Amino acid sequence: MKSSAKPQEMMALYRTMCRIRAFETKVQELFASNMIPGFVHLSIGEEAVAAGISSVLRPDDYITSTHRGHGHVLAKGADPRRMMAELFGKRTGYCKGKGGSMHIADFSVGVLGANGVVAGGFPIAVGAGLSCKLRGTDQVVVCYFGDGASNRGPVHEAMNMASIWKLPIIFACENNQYASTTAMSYSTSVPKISMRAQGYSMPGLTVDGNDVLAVREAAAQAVARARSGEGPTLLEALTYRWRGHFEGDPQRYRTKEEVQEAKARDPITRLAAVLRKKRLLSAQLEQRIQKEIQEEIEEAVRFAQESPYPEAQEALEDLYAGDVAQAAKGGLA
Ligand SMILES: Cc1ncc(C[n+]2csc(CCOP(=O)(O)OP(=O)(O)O)c2C)c(N)n1
Repeated sequence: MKSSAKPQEMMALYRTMCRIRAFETKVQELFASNMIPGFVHLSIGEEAVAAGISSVLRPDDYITSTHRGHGHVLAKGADPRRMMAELFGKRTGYCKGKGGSMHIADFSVGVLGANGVVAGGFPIAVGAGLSCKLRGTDQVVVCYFGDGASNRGPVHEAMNMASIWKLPIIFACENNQYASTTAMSYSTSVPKISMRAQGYSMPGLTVDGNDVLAVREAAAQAVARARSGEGPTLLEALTYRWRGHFEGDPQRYRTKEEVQEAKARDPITRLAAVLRKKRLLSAQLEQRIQKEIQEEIEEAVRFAQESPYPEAQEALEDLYAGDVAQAAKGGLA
């Protein structure tokens, strides 16, 4: 598609997508070798959604994320070292090793939290949006969610409230076609989730979520509307998850052929082709970028491995919020 993104911005999109892919590919390997406890849900194949949306956000804008949140959080600027340490259950992680993959928050870059509760980000996003409005800042809030989450109650309460109060929120549906083992066509009353926007008097857009430039353009529109006080938008990005619902999922609900077909729509390969055509990406530059990213991820793994586990007596600490204002200034630690 035709895009207003400048060459530098397109290269930044490419780097962000490659970083997310490299981080999660490493997590996949580490999980398979029993280095990471708990559950991990990967967003490999869906990178264009987080990269495209975050590319039009400011550092002081907010996001709420989901159980499949590594990409959202990385794209918003979280530190991969503290993320990796959290996945390893180490004390240097974002939740001091007690939250894991699904609970990464970094208030210093506007990440209000990934969330293990499906649709759990909605009430938080409405609270944050109301706060932006009452404080008179022109910050916006992106509320990421999946197609499965769209069928839960809090989604509808939140969209209604955001609409009547004209809150600066982008409800960003990362539609990867499945909720765990359930296909969207089986469980959802509308063929397009963006149609639900009509019930809440807000614009609803559906874009190709594997085309990062299209996601960016649509997000820019929604963000401009939110910042100017016109209220929320429901933005649906159609994509696909290449991995199972969680690592280890036997995936009996879909065929290998379907996954193969989706891989042919790889958002990273697609942007790389555009960049090559515009002569912005040579083979040499591509190699250099991949090498830099690999080094960054290896460093994150080293940091995580060398960090200590929390002590047993720390188990009951941090169960209740401390000084939230202080946390907002300097991160959660
Ligand atoms: C309130 C709640 N119900 C059920 C679950 C179990 N669960 C975890 S992920 C998931 C599916 C979510 O699907 P979707 O919102 O489409 O996100 P995706 O996994 O596709 O990214 C379910 C049912 C949960 N974590 N929270």
